[in-house]
Amino acid sequence: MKLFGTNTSPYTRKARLVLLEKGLAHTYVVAPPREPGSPVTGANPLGRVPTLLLDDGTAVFDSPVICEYLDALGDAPILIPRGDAEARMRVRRWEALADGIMDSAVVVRVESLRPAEKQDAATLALHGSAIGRALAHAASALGGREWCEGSALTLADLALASALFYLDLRQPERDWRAQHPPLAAWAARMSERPSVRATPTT
Ligand SMILES: N[C@@H](CCC(=O)N[C@@H](CS)C(=O)NCC(=O)O)C(=O)O
Repeated sequence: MKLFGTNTSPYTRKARLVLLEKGLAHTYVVAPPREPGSPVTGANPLGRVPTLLLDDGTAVFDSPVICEYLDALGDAPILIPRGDAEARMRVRRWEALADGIMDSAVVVRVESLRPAEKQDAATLALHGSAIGRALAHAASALGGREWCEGSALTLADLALASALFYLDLRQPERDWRAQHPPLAAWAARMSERPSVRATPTT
């Protein structure tokens, strides 16, 4: 299978982390969707990355669907709990929180690329506040624990890492480590993982 993505896309990184943590054979193809001739638009009508292309030509999108599919392909490790409805919900909720941070950070990024006089201060404030609240929620939910959910790595950790390291890329002025020491300690450990090291955002 092939994963179409870009290195700066946090949603792509989440899917790549799942592929690497599960040791699934794949080819990663850097494919900015707006480039002329991009293979993404032919595979995914939404023209977004990540898009996973299976060997039989089936296209899988978007990142939560890709991650759930990949997790079902193997058991080592299981990244989305299978037997426990509450634990499964909590992992998917972490993913929703992380994806929401990404969504708002992308809006802020797009808005801040506009000429200063055309930027919408209300939009920037709305999404900046959402990110701030989501970070506080994540720090409080994580506390001093090693993993977001349970006693092992799950999709929750991979999603949150993708979101936080995207903030480092796009909003380096937002000092979430100083504001939320539990997140800083957890992120320092996550940044050492081979999968995280293998997926730089540049
Ligand atoms: N909800 C989607 C979001 C994917 C998304 O918005 N990806 C962005 C890149 S970060 C994209 O491909 N945008 C279209 C473009 O850049 O033309 C997912 O989780 O996969």
